[in-house]
Amino acid sequence: MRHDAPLAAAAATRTTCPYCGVGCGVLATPDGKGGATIAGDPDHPANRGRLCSKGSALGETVGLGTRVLHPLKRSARGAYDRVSWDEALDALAGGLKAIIERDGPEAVAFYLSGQLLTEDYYVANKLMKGFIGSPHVDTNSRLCMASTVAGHRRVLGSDTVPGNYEDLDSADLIVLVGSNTAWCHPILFRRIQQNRAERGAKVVVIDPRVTATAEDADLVLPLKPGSDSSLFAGLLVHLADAGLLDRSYVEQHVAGFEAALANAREIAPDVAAVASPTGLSEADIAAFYALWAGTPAVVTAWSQGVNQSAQGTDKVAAILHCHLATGRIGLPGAGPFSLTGQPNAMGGREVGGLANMLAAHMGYSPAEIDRVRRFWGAPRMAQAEGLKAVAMMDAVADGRLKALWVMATNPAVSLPRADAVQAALRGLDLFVVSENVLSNDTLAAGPHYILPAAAWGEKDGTVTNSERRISRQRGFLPLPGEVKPDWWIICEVAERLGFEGAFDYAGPHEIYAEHAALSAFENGGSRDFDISAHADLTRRAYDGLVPVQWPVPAGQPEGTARLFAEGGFFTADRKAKMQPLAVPALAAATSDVFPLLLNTGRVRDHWHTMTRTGLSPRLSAHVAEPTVLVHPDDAEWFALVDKGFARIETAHGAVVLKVALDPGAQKGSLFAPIHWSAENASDARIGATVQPLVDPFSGQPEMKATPAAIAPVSFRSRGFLLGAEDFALPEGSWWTRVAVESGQGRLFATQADAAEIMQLAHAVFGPEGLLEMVDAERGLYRCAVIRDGRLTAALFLGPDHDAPVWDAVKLAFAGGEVDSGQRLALLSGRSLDGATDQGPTVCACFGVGLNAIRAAFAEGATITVEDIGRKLKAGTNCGSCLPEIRRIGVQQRVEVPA
Ligand SMILES: Nc1nc2c(c(=O)[nH]1)N[C@H]1C(S)=C(S)[C@@H](COP(=O)(O)OP(=O)(O)OC[C@H]3O[C@@H](n4cnc5c(=O)[nH]c(N)nc54)[C@H](O)[C@@H]3O)O[C@H]1N2
Ligand SMILES: Nc1nc2c(c(=O)[nH]1)N[C@H]1C(S)=C(S)[C@@H](COP(=O)(O)OP(=O)(O)OC[C@H]3O[C@@H](n4cnc5c(=O)[nH]c(N)nc54)[C@H](O)[C@@H]3O)O[C@H]1N2
Ligand code: SF4
Ligand SMILES: [Mo]
Repeated sequence: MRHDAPLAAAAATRTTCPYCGVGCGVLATPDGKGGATIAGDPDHPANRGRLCSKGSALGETVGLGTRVLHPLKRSARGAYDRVSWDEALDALAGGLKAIIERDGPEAVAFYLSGQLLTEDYYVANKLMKGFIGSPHVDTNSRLCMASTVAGHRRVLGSDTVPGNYEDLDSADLIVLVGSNTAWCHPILFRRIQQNRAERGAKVVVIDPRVTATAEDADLVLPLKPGSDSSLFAGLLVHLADAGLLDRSYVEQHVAGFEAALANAREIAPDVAAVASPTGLSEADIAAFYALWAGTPAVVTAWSQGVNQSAQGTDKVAAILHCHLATGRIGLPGAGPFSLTGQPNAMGGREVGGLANMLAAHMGYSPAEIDRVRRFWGAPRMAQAEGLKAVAMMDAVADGRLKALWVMATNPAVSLPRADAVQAALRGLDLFVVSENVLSNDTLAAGPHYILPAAAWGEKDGTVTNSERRISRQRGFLPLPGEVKPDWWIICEVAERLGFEGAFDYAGPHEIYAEHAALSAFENGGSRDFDISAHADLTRRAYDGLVPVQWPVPAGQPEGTARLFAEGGFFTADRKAKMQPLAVPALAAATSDVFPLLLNTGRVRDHWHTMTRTGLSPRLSAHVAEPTVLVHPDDAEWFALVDKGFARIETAHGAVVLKVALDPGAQKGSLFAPIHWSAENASDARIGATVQPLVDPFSGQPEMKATPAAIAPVSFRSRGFLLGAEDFALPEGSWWTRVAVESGQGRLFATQADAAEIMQLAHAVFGPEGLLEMVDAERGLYRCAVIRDGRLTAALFLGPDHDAPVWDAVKLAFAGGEVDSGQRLALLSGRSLDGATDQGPTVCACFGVGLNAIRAAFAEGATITVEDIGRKLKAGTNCGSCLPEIRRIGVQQRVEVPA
């Protein structure tokens, strides 16, 4: 889909991508069949027309097949019955009221999400903190941005990202800390790459493992997990010793400098003292310090390798200190830059979605509580900070919380100790979930009510991206079934709780205008978050809102590009406050029982718990199975083999994953993806293994370093299953679902033998159209079901060491009719049109596999990534795969010297 296609342009709706915090503008055009064609919005400043693989595939994920379309109530038997909205809302309000009367308002809580729109978030927060009177509103941002919020507030005085994306275009040095930008913020990574190509900017990547982001970087620093503060404390010492401080900036705008420097000298007196905790060579550390010190236009950007840490707030502070000490903040091409995760992580922070914030960047001081009370006309204000996510789930488990309403997040997968979380949810007196989908691991915990919420494409409101830019998400599809927007559901409950008048909004524009008015209320320049220019926005103006960066004070509708170049921090004396850091250490040490550290994170083409990207065949072909990455030396030590299986166990739970050897992995660390759940794999819910140890300031859990053990697991046979039938594999089998064209796929491994699987196939498929091949001696069984000349199902099984390749059969399954001559070929596992096995998909946009790219590189030593693009089209659309294509070329040259 190209954005200049005239037909599409005529009917396209301008909206914003619902995935990562880059916040790309999207042009969406309904295709009349329930889907949509998707293109990048050339006028959106975040992406200027580009989209990554996930954004490009949005059209494949808006179908209704997996959606919940009606309010549902759990019956005594545990089944769900359809009920009317009135019944569901009355029951929910009645249930909340009864619990509040019996146990007090603090017995109820909301658990929200950075995937809600600002308007949804605003009314949820207002209802709980101002009207019900409980402070227990927290969000999945606790797992995501909380350490940055705490670090910003401690050091800068407010939760403000000082810079913007243009700084990534104009910086001379970009330092990426704990961020796999190439996969998780792909459009920003492309901007960084463009800056390198056109202006020669340098890139440094700081991450224990060597990721796609590190390909081609000028300096890669694979530090030991958790040691970032040592590295940046050492940088501060270096800057001081080299006489590179901006003394006048520090004097005018920064407090606590001397104490922070003294503290840094204790942690990291010299380069040698940094080398030991970080495991980096003194030469690499010195090179990094020289580069950073010598490049005024430096952006230090970070995400979860910094935040998801029991010392995440200190890591953020350590980075901010270096920028403050050199005055490199809020200047073009220079500043600290937190990359936010979710599309509206930032919007949630603005409204006060976190338990330790009240609203509009105000906290819980008596003056602020009183100010918000007066603005809202609130009958019952929360009086102190509420429970943060991990503590909130503890309170659910021990019965302090009796009622919980979860919206737009899947805590039974994404929270630490996910098994315990799932069990705790089952014990609630009142458990309600607002969801898009009919089934996920949180819904499997059996909420009393499931409320069908509008999804992307249907919802209307605003989101704020990593650079403080507020953009509209606009609906372009009708609300299906009885689906309602989240804000509507919350307001209906509020009315039924007796709070009429405070929640009778005519639409999201009125909520947004109120939120803007609150940001202005008694602000007078004391608070960073000020969007008073929008306080009187009409519906029309709201609908036409162009992307704008806050602050947007009255009289300045074009917004604010950067802050703090001239100081002006949001503290009493307008100075930033440097903070002494704790001695860097992980929350839990490895032991003889758990000798490794389990690191967790993302893959390129999946989004979180896969409720959307899991529907897309092309996004499912990049990394098809839940796989743990292991360093080859560790693999040897623990007797693991590439493409085999391993059981990973921690003090909290266990999973079984495929194994991939990765020379870029750090020795002593494992890396596992977060995406697979009980919904789409037998044993891969990684959250079950993650420790709940949190940062003292932010409450964010250390999800990237849980002590773990690993051991090989072997199966007798392996195979795959294609077709509509969803049948149970023999007890103890391992399986994972994979979206394929026109159906369902499952890859599996089992202790069962060919005879047993054959019996199963007979029972499930029946005799009609069944074509089989059995070779008991070799442990082979293959069958295909052909009905009305089409391949409708297939099951292939082979011995573990010789697993059948499924790409060929997958193609046949997606293709058209199968004639008699092709049937034999099918069972032999060859594809019908003569195409050979593609291998894993590298380019999701054009479906180009690893094998084709390898073959193209093999044609000559001078073949470039651009040649690959010309020949195979790979990498020529969204560009998300360019780092991998480059890596394949490099590997090829190493393996086959020309
Ligand atoms: N494809 C894709 N993109 C996404 C998402 C997705 O689900 N899929 N989710 C979005 C969301 S919500 C978020 S929060 C972002 C997250 O974006 P990222 O933070 O880039 O992603 P992660 O893979 O969680 O972690 C980043 C890196 O931190 C490293 N790390 C681990 N421990 C340490 C450490 O001690 N120090 C340092 N320096 N690094 C460490 C890990 O090895 C990992 O490579 O991605 C957003 N974008
Ligand atoms: N081990 C480990 N755990 C992690 C992380 C990690 O790196 N390692 N990362 C953490 C981070 S950074 C994040 S952000 C979280 C993400 O974790 P989650 O928020 O739990 O993951 P999602 O799959 O995005 O869940 C969103 C749910 O809301 C539904 N939904 C989507 N849009 C809407 C909507 O508009 N309204 C409603 N009502 N429902 C909607 C979706 O169907 C889905 O079920 O995971 C965290 N957990
Ligand atoms: S980078 Fe990709 S996932 Fe992130 S907002 Fe842009 S298109 Fe969406
Ligand atoms: Mo996140």
